[in-house]
Order: sequence, then structure tokens, then C-alpha cells
Amino acid sequence: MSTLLLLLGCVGTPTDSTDTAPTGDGAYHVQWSTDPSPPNAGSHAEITATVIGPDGAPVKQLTLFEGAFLHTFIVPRDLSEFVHVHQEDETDVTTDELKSATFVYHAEFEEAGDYLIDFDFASEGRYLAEIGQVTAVGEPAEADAPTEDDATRRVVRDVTAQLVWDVAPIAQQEAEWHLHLIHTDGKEKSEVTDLVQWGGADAHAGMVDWADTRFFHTHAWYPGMENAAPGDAMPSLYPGPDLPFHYTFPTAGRYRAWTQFARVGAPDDEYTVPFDIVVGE
Ligand SMILES: [Cu+2]
Repeated sequence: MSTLLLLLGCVGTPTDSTDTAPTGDGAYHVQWSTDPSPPNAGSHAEITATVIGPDGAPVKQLTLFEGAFLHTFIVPRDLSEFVHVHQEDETDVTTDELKSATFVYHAEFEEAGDYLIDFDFASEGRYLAEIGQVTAVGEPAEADAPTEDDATRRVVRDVTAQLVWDVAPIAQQEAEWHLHLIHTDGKEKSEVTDLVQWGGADAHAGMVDWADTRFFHTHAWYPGMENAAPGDAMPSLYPGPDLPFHYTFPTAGRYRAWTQFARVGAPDDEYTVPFDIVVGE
């Protein structure tokens, strides 16, 4: 099998060229690979990722934010699932790993086909990202295209989430919405009031733009969030039942947003709730 696909996310100097001084291209990059290469559908692959700075050397000043130095999001082209992983989910980052800005962790590729892979990190007060692609092989295969889904109510485990628009989404204007969460245990229904922070925020929303396969990330809205720097603590404001979001979508079109949050009874077992967002002109 070709390893070429694995290199699509890498533009910098190969990590094995340690005998020569690194020369960067002035931008940050993530050099990454999977083992096996390519990943197999239905199994876990090991991901090794190194964050490279503008000078071509591993970044020594990565900022810890939302509980991790490197956040990885993996989404199939058919947008049927959303994977969000970090090395810190499995093992602590050692001093040597931090010095070499190299992280090793695992992700499951459920189906064969193309995946978008997004790496989020922060350095010198800035959020940075690298986006790439990886193709898993085997069976079963992904669908050819995403299935549009305009539902505004979704049940995930014991929570029913209702999507409510407060300011409708229009390109380049700030949209506002909230999720209203109802505990749904059989016939019993009550408002969710036991949310706890997960990954340093009351809630996260990862959003993929269908047409251009771009990746965006925001958090439950709080006053002053537009001025926050990476690593700043986010306030705990929303135990439920409502989780508010503000976001300015850059272009019109269909996005899929996955909202993640956790409840006090299982603070590490996050909920992931997908909704489609159609942004108008
Ligand atoms: Cu993360």
C-alpha cells in the first residue's frame, strides 16, 4: 500500500532529517503518520504527530489548552461520525515528548474511505491548526456523500437535545443558538441541570463545512470569549438545561456541528450531538 496519502497533511521537513539543520517555511505544520498505514476500517490506528514551528524545528512552546497540547478531530467524508482524541486521553505527556512536540495516540476508523483530519494546537498566544486527509481501507465503506439531516431534535443516550435559533445563521454575521437539554429516561423527562465542564469548557462545538471540508471549533458562549487567549480558563456558567453558542460562519452553505458536553455522573464520558446548520447568504 502506498504511504503517499499519509503525507498529505505534511508540508515541512521530514522528521527523520535530523542530521541537517531544520529549515522552515515560516508557518506551523503538523507532520503525522498512522500505523498501520493506511488505517484499516473497523480498527484502531496509532497516530504519531509532531508540531513543527516556523523555523522547521519542533515547537518547544506549545500551550496546554482545554486539557491537551494537541487536539485531533477525525471526520469521514460522509460526516457520519466525529472523533476527538488526544494523547492525554491515554497517557500523560512526558517532558521529552513535549520538547520534541511529538504525540502518540490512537483513533478508530469505523469505515473505509476518506477522512478529514484536523490538528488544533496553540503557541505564542495563537490558535493554530493543520488540516489533512487520510484514507482507511477495508470494509464496510463509507457512504458516497453525507446524508442531509435537518432535524432540530436529537436523542443521544439519556439526553434529548433541542436546537433553538436565537439569531438565524447568515454568512459573516454573528449567529446565536442554544441547545435545550432534557433528561430522557424512558418516559421520565426533566431538564438537564447537572452539566460539568468537559475539556475545559461547558460545551464544545466542532463544525465541518460540507462543500469545502473546512473545520471550525467554538465553545459555549461566555462574556468576553472573543478576547480570550489559548489556555485561559473558561468560566463554568451553564449546568443546563440551555447551552448557548455564538458564531460567525464565514460562508453560506451546509455545515454539520457536533456539540460535546458531559454530566456530573460521568464527567469523562462525553455526549456528542450532531446537528446540521444551513447558513444563508
Ligand atoms: Cu480536544
